[in-house]
Amino acid sequence: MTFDLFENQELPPLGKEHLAPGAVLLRAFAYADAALILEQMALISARSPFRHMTTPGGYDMSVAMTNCGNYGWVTDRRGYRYTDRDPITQNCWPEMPNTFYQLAINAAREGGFDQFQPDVCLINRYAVGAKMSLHQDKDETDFAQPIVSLSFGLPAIFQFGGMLRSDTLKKALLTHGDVVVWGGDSRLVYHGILPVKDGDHRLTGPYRINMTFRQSG
Ligand code: MD3
Ligand code: FE
Repeated sequence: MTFDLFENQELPPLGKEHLAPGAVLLRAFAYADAALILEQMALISARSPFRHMTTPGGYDMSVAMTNCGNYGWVTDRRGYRYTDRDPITQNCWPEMPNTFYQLAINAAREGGFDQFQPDVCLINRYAVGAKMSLHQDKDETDFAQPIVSLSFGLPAIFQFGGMLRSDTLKKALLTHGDVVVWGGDSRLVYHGILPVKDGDHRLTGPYRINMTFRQSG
């Protein structure tokens, strides 16, 4: 019975699933480190708080965001970009913890990318009902480098398609501890997150957390 495994602190099974050319889902790859990573995230958000950023079109995002690393991803009325300071605090973004960095490069290697040196960790916090509309990630310089995504807490349905917004979408459920490496021909595909359903996770409460590791320049 699944619940007994969790009560006994056992690991759910690891697994590698091919999602699309250049995209692999590493099931439970971050599960064992989740509690430590979420503790370190709390220290980061104490210094650079989660905030709802505004899109260039003037909408407030339902996802709350912060960053750690040498750069952080931001959006406001002026556009999307990477900055070396938190626009709210005017300070540098908090340092990327070594546990984050090592997990990201280990996942990238598992996905076939040996040269990944992320300088950004964008942290997305989804309350119940929050979503992320279909978009491409193209604010980085080198699309030969992948994006590595870690999911924690409440599950969510992830949608991904092709290079055109109108391409057919596939769905995958991302659960606590799952890691996805997006590179190669999948690096610029449209993707998004459907509204998060109500729930209560033992480590995150009523939230889903996603961390994306990027090489900005
Ligand atoms: C596919 N985040 O922060 S992670 C984002 O779960 C973002 O919060 C979602 O999309 C989230 O930009 C999805 C999975 C992901 C991340 C980056 C990708 C998928 C990707 C880049 C290219 C293709
Ligand atoms: Fe994205």
